[in-house]
Amino acid sequence: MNPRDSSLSPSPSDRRLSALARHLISPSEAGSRGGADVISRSLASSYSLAGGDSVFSHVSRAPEDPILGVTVAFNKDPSPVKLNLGVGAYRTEEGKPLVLNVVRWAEQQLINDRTRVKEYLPIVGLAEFNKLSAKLIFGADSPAILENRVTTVQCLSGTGSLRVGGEFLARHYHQHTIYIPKPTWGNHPKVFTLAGLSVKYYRYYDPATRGLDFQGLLEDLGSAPLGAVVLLHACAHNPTGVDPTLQQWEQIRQLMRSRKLLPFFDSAYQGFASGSLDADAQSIRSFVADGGECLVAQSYAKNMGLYGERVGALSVVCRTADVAGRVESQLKLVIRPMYSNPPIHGASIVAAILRDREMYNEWTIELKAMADRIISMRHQLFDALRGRGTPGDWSHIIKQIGMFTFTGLNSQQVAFMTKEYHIYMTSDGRISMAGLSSRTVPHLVDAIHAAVARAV
Ligand code: KET
Repeated sequence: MNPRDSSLSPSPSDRRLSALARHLISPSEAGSRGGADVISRSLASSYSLAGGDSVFSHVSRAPEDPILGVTVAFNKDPSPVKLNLGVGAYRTEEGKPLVLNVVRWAEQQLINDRTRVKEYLPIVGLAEFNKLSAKLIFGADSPAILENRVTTVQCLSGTGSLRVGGEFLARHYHQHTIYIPKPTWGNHPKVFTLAGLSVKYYRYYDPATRGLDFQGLLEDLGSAPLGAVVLLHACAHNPTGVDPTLQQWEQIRQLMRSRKLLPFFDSAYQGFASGSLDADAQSIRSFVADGGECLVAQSYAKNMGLYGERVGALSVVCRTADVAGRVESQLKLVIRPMYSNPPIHGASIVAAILRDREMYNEWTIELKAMADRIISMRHQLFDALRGRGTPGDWSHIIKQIGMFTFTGLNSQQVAFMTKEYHIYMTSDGRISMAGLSSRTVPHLVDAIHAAVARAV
């Protein structure tokens, strides 16, 4: 027996405690129960104290996530009128999550195919999914694809793709600063900081005009260090719903190329902005058409409604096929120790839909229907606020693009709407238009009207 084994022999502090116990027991107690008994109970309690006193007792409670925490709070609210406009997740007119028909169709096909097995995928995921994802985002006739100079790896949805891309850049790119728009999706700074990059902001949104601060954007990117990475929302900017026009994209492209800034596109909403998959990929395609390099993180969470399946892809467009091959070999070294290889089910659904013309067409119809319902909610909300005479210019509701409206409501007004009306949204005043329906518009309008009236 090892006398040093602390689980078997008392530690010096335990010995001190038992000596103290011996010293303190009164003669009567010692007489009635026996000194050894008391000492052993005292020792046991000191051991159990050590056991109850967790090695994690210093861990403080972290705040909930600013976006996903909204759903946590919503779920706790017993009110029958509660409304969750926090997370960007599509809901039907009936307020229910939607599984696309085409997804059910693909899943049925997968289930019926008895030859399918559950083997590990390769580190880079399902090859066919990767190929089809690149075609979807870059266009089937993209020169970069035809010249074999794109590498695409399946990742854990948009977030995982951003993280893998960030870690690759931190290891292999000469510039470790990434510029992200102000404001941006709340997870961006955390993802890139933890990937090992240093995060800086470029001006993007002008609260005064509720539009793009184009001048500020050009100035900030113009003074960014040569070669810095720049995160760009491919379309439907989150949270503002404000996108550059095609002309403005062209100016951004020219400026970035002239300063050798490396574009990293986040494409989480392809098809959701305009209802057209091609139109929403325009910004990316213009950067690929000039022959330059870029990274793209793609998510199928929203446009195929595959949120919980965690299916997405990271593409790196390179100058040559040879470089692309070497980049892929290094991406594998990032992925393998992180999660080894990605899950098979979601990627198989996507591949089934993208490979089959009939299914693909069905998908575009369902996607357009989702985008149209969101656009119609914008009009209904705008009309209702106007009809109600709510002070303020609400035209940004119909001008903004994608899943969200950046209302301009401040955090106190948001807190008031949550407390008094059980309407849940992020504290920056962003509402998910996809969470709204004709039935719930009047309730939201009541809340906004009251919140605005309070502040006036
Ligand atoms: N990029 C952007 C711009 C984005 O809005 C999201 C998700 C993601 C990436 C990541 O999505 P993924 O599910 O990893 O493919 N945004 C919504 C959900 C969330 O915050 O996770 C949201 O803003 O509500």
